[in-house]
Amino acid sequence: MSAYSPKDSSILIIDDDINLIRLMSQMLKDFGRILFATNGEMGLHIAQEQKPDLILLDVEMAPMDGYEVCRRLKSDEATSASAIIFVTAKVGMESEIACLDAGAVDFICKPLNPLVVQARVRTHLRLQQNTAALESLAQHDSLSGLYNRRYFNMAIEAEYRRLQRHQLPLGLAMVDIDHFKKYNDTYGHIAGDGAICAVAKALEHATKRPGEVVARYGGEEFVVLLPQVDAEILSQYGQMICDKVQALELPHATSDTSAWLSISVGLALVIPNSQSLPEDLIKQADQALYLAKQNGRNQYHLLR
Ligand code: GH3
Ligand code: MG
Repeated sequence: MSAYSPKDSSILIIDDDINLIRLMSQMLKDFGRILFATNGEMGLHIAQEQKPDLILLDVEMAPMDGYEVCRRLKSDEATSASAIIFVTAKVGMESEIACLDAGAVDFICKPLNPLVVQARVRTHLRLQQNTAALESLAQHDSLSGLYNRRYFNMAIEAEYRRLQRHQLPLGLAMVDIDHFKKYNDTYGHIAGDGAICAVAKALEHATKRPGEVVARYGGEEFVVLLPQVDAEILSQYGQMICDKVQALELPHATSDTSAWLSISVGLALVIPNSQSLPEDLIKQADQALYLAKQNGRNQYHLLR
């Protein structure tokens, strides 16, 4: 987990009083990048675009008050991760409860005391960064640094349903290193781990289009989600990743297939519909992979 570094943070101040924005910016100038908005609508827009770590949100604003801005921030997936601290002139239990019920992590009372503002902001930035680091750990594979199977399962589910709505195709590549048991037996498990990382990097570099997701699916098996491709693009992709792994020129003296480490790739393509499931696409890619292995490895096979 990375150390807490306030300089990496971004803070959005939403307040209709420009003097208060100036004052808070001054108080927080050492805490990272400061963004500001003078009304709720503008604040929502900046939050969506910039995804700040922390939002200082004035309660008493018009036409949209802070509670409404907070509700919208929390209900939008693009902004829900930002922590919100209310800044309010109202003191008392009811106001405190209303702030926390609206989804804020804390509140600061006016008139603003610089030390209180700084202490609260520091605490919540630290918590926010710790949460982000934990989320990232839960989504990634510790050996290769790629997304893990858990993240991939969420991603394929979301992408499947999105492309079903738009009636667009979804491609999937299932990738498996050839004769990897022999590789481990020949070069040792640590070299095997290194080879997994090298293949992971090659796949990551080869997979650059927006929306594409590369993940480690299991031991020496990877998956790549390829939205909005056709059979030709998918086949080209399959060939390209086979070539890229061969081009690593990792010697594999006991492979029956090639002098260098190689992969086999199963490719599947569907236009998702309400009767089908992401698991069907995974099964299809798995069958294609089986055929690529049967046909001699170091190649792709596409099933439609
Ligand atoms: P095939 O060409 O049919 O895929 O043969 P294979 O030997 O690659 O397949 P098999 O499933 O028989 O063996 C996979 C090997 O991958 C066995 C296992 O020890 C190794 N493996 C799985 N995960 C890791 C890992 O994290 N690190 C290392 N070094 N080896 C791993
Ligand atoms: Mg294998």
